[in-house]
Amino acid sequence: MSLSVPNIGSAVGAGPDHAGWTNAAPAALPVPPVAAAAKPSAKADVQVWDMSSGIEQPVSGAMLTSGRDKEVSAAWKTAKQVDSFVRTTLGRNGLDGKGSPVRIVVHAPNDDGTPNMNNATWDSLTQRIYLGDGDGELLKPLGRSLDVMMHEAAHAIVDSEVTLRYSGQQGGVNESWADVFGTLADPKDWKVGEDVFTPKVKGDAIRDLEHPTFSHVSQLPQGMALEPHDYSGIPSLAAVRVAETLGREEMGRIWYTALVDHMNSGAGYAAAARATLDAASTRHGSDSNQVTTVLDAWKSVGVEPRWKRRAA
Ligand SMILES: [Ca+2]
Ligand SMILES: [Ca+2]
Ligand SMILES: [Zn+2]
Repeated sequence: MSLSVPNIGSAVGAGPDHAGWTNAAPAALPVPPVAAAAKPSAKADVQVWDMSSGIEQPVSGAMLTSGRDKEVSAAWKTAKQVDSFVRTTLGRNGLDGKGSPVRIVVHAPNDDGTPNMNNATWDSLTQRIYLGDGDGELLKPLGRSLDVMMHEAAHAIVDSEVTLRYSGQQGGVNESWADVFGTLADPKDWKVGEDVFTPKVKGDAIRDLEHPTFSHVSQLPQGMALEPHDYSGIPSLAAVRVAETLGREEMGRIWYTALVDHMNSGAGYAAAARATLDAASTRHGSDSNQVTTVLDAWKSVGVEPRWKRRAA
């Protein structure tokens, strides 16, 4: 999935592992004969390729630390922060939940081979995050932005948990979860890519979850298909409103638990909302204030999830 910065097109998009932000009962872990190698690593687990030659060349550890290529080193450092957020904060065993590292491709070109791509994308086929250098006007090199890279990494997480069509509300749910986890990894604001977007313009961003293009279902134009980044603002605003009451971290726990334990493939707004209500109910009880907060947030953006409280 691409970032879809304004005027830029977008691109493409099972088996969880819980220890951190979910509170699923600890299941009996299947222990394969080589269990030691499959355990989450406490160290950063990142792989880097350089595509400045047009093909993906693996970058050695010595090159990463040498700083000889500033963008490679900067992207590598960002990827280590992404990896740390996933393994430590989310308590997830790599992006796919099965130990996969954060794989990034720096200096990624445009589809036609020209350099300075104004985009970052997750490619579900290669399982790598492609980071353009930007043209310096619209974007700076995308490997410098933690919330951008976490956005793409979150697509990897979403892909490994559910199958969502990359259009309509499902595409919006996918993009929203990516933006929410991007801003959870870089929690100083609700903006995505503010550190790399339009270097000459202060205060703007690729997206602002507090101020989406469409902030209520009733505002969505009828009879025309929007692209996923236009549908993502509604669930993202619900997440922001939950965080305003429960705090970012608790919203993150609910949203992550919803994704890994409760969301089904094909989830649109209402199904995604029900997954968050199920997650809040699991964590706090069906009659809890937290459930009420989540329900009110979805209603405030025009999503009526038809979810029933039940005995805990
Ligand atoms: Ca930000
Ligand atoms: Ca700017
Ligand atoms: Zn995306």
